Amino acid sequence: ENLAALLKIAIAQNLVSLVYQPIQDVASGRFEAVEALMRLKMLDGTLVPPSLFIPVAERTGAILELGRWAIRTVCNELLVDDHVRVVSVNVSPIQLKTPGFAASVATILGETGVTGNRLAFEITEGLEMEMHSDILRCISDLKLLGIKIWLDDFGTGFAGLSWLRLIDFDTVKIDRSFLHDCGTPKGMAMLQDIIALVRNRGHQILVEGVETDEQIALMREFGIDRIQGFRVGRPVPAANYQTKKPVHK
Ligand code: G
Ligand code: G
Ligand code: MN
Ligand code: NA
Repeated sequence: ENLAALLKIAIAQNLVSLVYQPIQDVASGRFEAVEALMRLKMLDGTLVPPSLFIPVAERTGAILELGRWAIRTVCNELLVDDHVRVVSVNVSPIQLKTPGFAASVATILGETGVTGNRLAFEITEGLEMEMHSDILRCISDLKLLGIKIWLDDFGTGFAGLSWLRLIDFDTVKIDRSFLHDCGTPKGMAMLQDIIALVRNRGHQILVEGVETDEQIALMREFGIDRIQGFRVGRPVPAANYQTKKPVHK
């Protein structure tokens, strides 16, 4: 497979990079964190979306090396010099299931001198992914390093509710489809119900896909903790943050 072969050489050939999308605290207006998103460039320069290459990387195992590369790059690009306070990194269940993953993260933290409380790992409720006991053990090892665990795209998969019962997520990211559907009474009721569900369990709430000022006002009215979306900021390369004054801790 073409893409599988490309993923093997992607790191060495500088074909992968990270862009960072800001996350804003609603009450203070401060940019509290950024999410790292992987980008893959083909040899001819065309971009391949993560929805295409992440599943291939998961199937071939390339996700393990790409994942370690992403965490190391986040530490070096943004955390070592205090450009942002917290970076969230998407992590595949394949990584969490792999023995030694938490140890490899600890090694990266040690080598870069970054403390774990500067990182959050975003886990997406997979389509048919069961919560294996080795994943739970890995998550508790990561928490011991100070790394926050967030649930990504909440409401889109089949496993979300059972994961909420098993894992004490610091933050739950409500999938952008719920905000985008709130123009109808049914959609609005669904959004409010899902917010209440997450809040009543004591998690911080982040709503994704905020694209308008009206949506920001609604999120303030609903008491949402943090927001993310094109109205807050698009994903941009690390250089866009490095030129700014470092955020104080
Ligand atoms: O940036 P974009 O909307 O194309 O990203 C789509 C999805 O791809 C993200 O929501 C995330 O689930 C996944 N993704 C992006 N970067 C990474 C990464 O570094 N690792 C993993 N496992 N998934 C990623
Ligand atoms: O699954 P995850 O939430 O990690 O995916 C992030 C992706 O969502 C990014 O690739 C980004 O391009 C996309 N995204 C971020 N903000 C918005 C938004 O406000 N609207 C839409 N439609 N997509 C967004
Ligand atoms: Mn995410
Ligand atoms: Na998401």
